[in-house]
Amino acid sequence: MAGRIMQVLFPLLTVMLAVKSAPIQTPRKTYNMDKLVRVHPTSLEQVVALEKLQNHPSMKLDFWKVPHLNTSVDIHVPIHVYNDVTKHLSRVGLHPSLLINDLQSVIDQEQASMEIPDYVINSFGVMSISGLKPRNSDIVGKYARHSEIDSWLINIADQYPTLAKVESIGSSHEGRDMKLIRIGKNNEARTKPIIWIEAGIHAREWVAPATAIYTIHKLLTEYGINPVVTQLMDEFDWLILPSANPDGYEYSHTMDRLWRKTRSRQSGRCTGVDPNRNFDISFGGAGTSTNPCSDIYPGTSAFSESETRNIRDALLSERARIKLFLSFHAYSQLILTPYGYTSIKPSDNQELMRVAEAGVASLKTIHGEMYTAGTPPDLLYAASGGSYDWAKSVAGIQYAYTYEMRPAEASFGQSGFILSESEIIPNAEEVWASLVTIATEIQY
Ligand code: 0X9
Ligand code: ZN
Repeated sequence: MAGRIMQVLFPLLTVMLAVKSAPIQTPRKTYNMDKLVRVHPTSLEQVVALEKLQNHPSMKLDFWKVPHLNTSVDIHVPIHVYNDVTKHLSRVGLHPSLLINDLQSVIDQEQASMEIPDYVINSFGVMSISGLKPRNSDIVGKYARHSEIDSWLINIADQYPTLAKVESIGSSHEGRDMKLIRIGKNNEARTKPIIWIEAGIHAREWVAPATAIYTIHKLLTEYGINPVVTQLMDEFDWLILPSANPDGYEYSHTMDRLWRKTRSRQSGRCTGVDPNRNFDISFGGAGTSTNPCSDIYPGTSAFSESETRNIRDALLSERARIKLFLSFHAYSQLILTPYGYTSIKPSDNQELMRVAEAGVASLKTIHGEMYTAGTPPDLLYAASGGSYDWAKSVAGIQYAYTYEMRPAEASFGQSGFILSESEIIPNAEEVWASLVTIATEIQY
């Protein structure tokens, strides 16, 4: 009898225990019917009203640009506050245009375009493994996952042992490896000037890591074939960190496509710090928020994040040789010159602008895309604690730029951060052209 009872109870207990110990799965964040709207403030009163709205505690609006006089600002408005927001805006004479009616459908479209089937059904109705290569064998032109980037870096460095070496600069908060690739003829000698590229510090700006990957691939596969590549690899060592915020990047793939920050735990049940506000340059100044839930929260102190500490330490250990520092972001099509944290211009502003303008000109020759060169306070908004400002002001690297890549702006039906995979290569090709010019123009 007891055996019979156990026979019945045991499976039940197992199920109950399994249910109890199963990790609580947070569902992926969705944006059904959320709107992306654009407003164009033309008075200070309107800018102030927008700033108030941005800091509104319960509305939780995600401003994709910071409000600035006579500049368009795109705002992601959750559906449940849409009516309230339009009312608030119309009170100060702002009438938003609707760029995207259903943000989730744009995210879904992007996801669908990225999916590769594991099998195909052939004409006999039989499933067979498709002839497609596993994704991690070729991630150029793809929005790859962090682990795919990791193994791809190792593989490509193995293929070009005399030209490339992969090293870790440390771990992210959740323990992911941050891999840096050193590329260049005789890079082991550690004597040449360095071009440093950091990409993906903002999780949702997927085109940035993808462009770094294209650049790595271009340098390695065209050495000895393309004279321009050959010369730039003979003259410089390229140190490229394609995934500078691995936890945030993964989270943007698996849980929330619009995640921007790191994934460290903050007070008030909030997560993440804006790593591009976390460097020790005018920390907590312009363009930051004291609200830990904000997307521009700089953290409790400069370098509170493992990711920014790792970047700082790697940069400092090579500072003497780094002649050009680049930070890859999206979107707006800009080459940002220093400084981002203040309207005061560096003493070599003219030279920095000359080189950036030359970059813009060559970029345009590839696909006709127009970029603008200038400082964030002049073109966007002031923002302190950014990596390129720190690289210039503290690490003493003369040429420091931030790229804001495609698209130029969020357009009707297409979001700014959500860019079709088919634009990765054209974007990377034009950025490459500007890199060649900038690397050629800098004086060191
Ligand atoms: O706000 C930022 O960090 C950058 N724009 S983004 O849309 N990619 O988030 C601009 C960074 C410019 N750099 C600094 N202001 N330091
Ligand atoms: Zn960014």
